[in-house]
Amino acid sequence: MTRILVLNGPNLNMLGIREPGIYGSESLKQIENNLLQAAERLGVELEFYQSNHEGGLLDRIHAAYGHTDGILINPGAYTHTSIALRDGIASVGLPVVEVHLSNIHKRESFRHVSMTAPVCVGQISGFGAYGYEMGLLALCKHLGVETN
Ligand code: CA2
Repeated sequence: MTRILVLNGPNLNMLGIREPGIYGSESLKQIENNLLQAAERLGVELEFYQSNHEGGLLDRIHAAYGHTDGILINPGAYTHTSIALRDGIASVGLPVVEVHLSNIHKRESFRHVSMTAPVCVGQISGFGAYGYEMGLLALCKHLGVETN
């Protein structure tokens, strides 16, 4: 069965608690439950990991090598700063889809640049929690999984 790792970066464990105007009111647990339902329909297996630490995310990306078919990632603020995550994604050579709840391109200028997007298959930004389902679907399509 196709295996997909869903990674979430710093502060995303706080979703649904504060700033619902920017990030929506769903918790990370709810987002993961929605993804599990979508995964069941698609017939793929998901694994979840959230960390507030760059090294933790990087270790998980490395551990996915040889065991996982693709990665769905919201790197949080590390999107804009982490050359280490970018190199880590490139080093494993797995297809990665980057997701953002908010539209990072219409926010502060420091959020306009993504270090990680250039080594990803693509980026989905601005569709709230639904963006994760869009990302999963896009990744499945990329992996040749039957999505209809
Ligand atoms: O829009 C996104 O998904 C972001 O990746 C979210 C990151 C932000 O640094 C990126 O620029 C865009 C921040 C996640 C912070 O999550 C919070 C959750 C609850 C309350 C406050 C922040």
